[in-house]
Amino acid sequence: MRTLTIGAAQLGPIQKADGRQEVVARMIALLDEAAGKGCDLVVYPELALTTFFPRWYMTDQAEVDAWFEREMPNAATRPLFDKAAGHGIAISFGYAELTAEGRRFNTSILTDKSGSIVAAYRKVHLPGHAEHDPARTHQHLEKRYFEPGDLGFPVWRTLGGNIGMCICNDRRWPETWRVMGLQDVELVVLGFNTPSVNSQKAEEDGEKRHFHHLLSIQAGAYQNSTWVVAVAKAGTEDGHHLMGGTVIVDPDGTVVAEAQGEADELITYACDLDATRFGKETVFDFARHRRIEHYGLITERSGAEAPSQ
Ligand code: ING
Repeated sequence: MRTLTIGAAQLGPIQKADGRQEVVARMIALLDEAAGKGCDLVVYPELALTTFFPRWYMTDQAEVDAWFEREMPNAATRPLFDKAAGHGIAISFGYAELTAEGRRFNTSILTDKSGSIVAAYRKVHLPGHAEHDPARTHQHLEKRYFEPGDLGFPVWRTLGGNIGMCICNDRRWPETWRVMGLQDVELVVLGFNTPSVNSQKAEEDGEKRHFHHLLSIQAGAYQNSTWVVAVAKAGTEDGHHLMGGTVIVDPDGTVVAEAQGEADELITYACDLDATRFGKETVFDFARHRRIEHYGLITERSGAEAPSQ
């Protein structure tokens, strides 16, 4: 048994006016609760330090960059890293990264139990659009404010297992999961900020959005025989509602824990990483069953092309 007790630390809404210090205090409260439950790792949402600012159309770069972190840890987050190291708990959370070279990514990091950052991931699949779109009921400008990630989908040997990260929209793309599956991933941690309404399809209700969220994650877990911890930022931010749905999913694709509300909420589960091995050695023994000679289109073609005849 290689058991990791994991805390999924859902955050409720963060308003535009909420400072990073207030948010970090909320994250530390969840961390203290996780310590009381013997957690080895605590996972926080995508863009965990601020409101989901890509919903706002901005033209002034200084205004945009105020939502980004220039270094990590930094003054606002140092107390979180110190508290985690004090508890001996590894943490993972998402934030907007502005590099020294002036590049901007939707990033997540993972630390070890001493508070050192051992892994970083930059969101590859950026949903939404780059210019203001008046046809939408709300804007979703991740393509405006971030570059696509340039690190691929790495898997790291840490905390005694093979751990990978992705972010929000990445979960909807099977390639995300399979690239990590091909690196023998045993645990995928991801954060998400998912509007509960479709800005282009008003009739799509929250129930359908929740269904698609779970469908994507449960499929990814089952088809790659991996644990998945998916953590929401939820609730209403300046009038815009984000869905909940924080879950822990086992390597069979079964939801073993789910948050009940849309506020700050910790759910935990003792994840036996050895439980991933059976699937990887039988039904999803990739080496025995996959036929890569037939998969070329997946990396040769971006968009779909219908047959000519
Ligand atoms: N949010 C949403 C997500 O992928 C979205 C955007 C929702 C795209 C539903 C398509 C369908 O969960 C982020 N931040 O990616």
